[in-house]
Amino acid sequence: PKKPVKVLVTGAAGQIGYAIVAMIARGLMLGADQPVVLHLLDLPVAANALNGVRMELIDAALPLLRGVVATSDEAEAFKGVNVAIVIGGWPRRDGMERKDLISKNVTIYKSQASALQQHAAPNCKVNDDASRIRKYTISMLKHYCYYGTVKKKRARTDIYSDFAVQVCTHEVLVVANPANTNALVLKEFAPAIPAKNITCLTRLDHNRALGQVAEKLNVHVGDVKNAIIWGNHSSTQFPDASHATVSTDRGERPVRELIADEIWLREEFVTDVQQRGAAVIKARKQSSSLSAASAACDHMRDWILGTPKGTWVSMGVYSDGSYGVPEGVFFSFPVTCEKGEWSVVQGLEIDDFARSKMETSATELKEEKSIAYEFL
Ligand code: NAX
Repeated sequence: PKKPVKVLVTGAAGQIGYAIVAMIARGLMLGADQPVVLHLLDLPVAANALNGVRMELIDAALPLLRGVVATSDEAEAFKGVNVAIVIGGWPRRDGMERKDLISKNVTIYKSQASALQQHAAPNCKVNDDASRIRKYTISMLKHYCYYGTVKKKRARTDIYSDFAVQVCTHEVLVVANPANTNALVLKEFAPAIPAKNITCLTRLDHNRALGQVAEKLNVHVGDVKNAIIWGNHSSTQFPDASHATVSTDRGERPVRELIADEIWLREEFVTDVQQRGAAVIKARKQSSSLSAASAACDHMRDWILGTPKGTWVSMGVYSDGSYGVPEGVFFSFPVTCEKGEWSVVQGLEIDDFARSKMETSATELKEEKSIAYEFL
């Protein structure tokens, strides 16, 4: 049986937290055969509500759930966690400026960065563990090479390298807004955690984009893939369907061919995806939670277990300068994932329209970064 993975959920007494914990404990994030121990963190004022969540998790009798730690102590919450879903933060209230939102959250994320670095399974140690496991793998391989066939050796390599990734990789997903800038603060103040291990959620926007195309074409959303969210998780994001495809009886067909309406693709589609969160708030009087929790599970599952062949997804990652995006900010890119590592999809054609939209979002991220630094 697999060793349980410790998953931290911050803001666990909140809306998204309440929706996501059962999804994780049902295997929707890490796989149906992966036991988990949930570490739930929330503020002391939410301690009773958090205890209620813990009670409900027990009452749900979830076989994959091997333990629940519910606490308002950061050190206890971050202790030894392998995966962190960071949802807790200062919410945006009516009349609050973006600058206020950034300043409030910068302080929280600076403190959580040190908790993460000090108490979570930090990657420097993780690397040690990984190399120990790899050494063990090599000795196992030698054993199997000696006694087994080459075919067996290959099978074992896969098993043990997967094992090393699963047990040792330390993945952090920031959901709380401003998600890209909160991720940046975590990265800056937890330098022992490699930047590659910190990402932010734009998968909800990505899934919304797939949903809009599916509705427009009246096809199943599972047949639509390779939309892209570029940039910030904010209204400057650029939802791009120009590389998306639909699987049909006659094979994969470009969305651009099926929706010949360029105005819809450049205007209505872009605005609808950008404004979908606001539309949900208007309808529900509360912000998206079920879809956000589901997207966070999709994000982590694809990151850790890999994206299907020929499919990419959108993730907010530390920019390496791909597509002319400035380095030093968290920017949403199309990525593929394999064995716990994401890589930005390269070589996509970017026209002038897309370029200008990406620049707008990059400029906003640089502004958010300089605001954040005013408060650090
Ligand atoms: P809620 O207000 O329902 O829950 C937030 C929870 O975080 C509360 O229980 C609060 O007590 C807790 N909290 C606050 N500060 C904390 C701290 N320092 N440590 C631990 N817990 C803390 O908000 P919810 O609807 O669950 O949304 C959570 C966050 O996700 C918000 O920042 C929201 O803006 C953001 N979102 C991000 C999305 C994305 O795609 N990246 C989409 C959904 C959502 O809007």
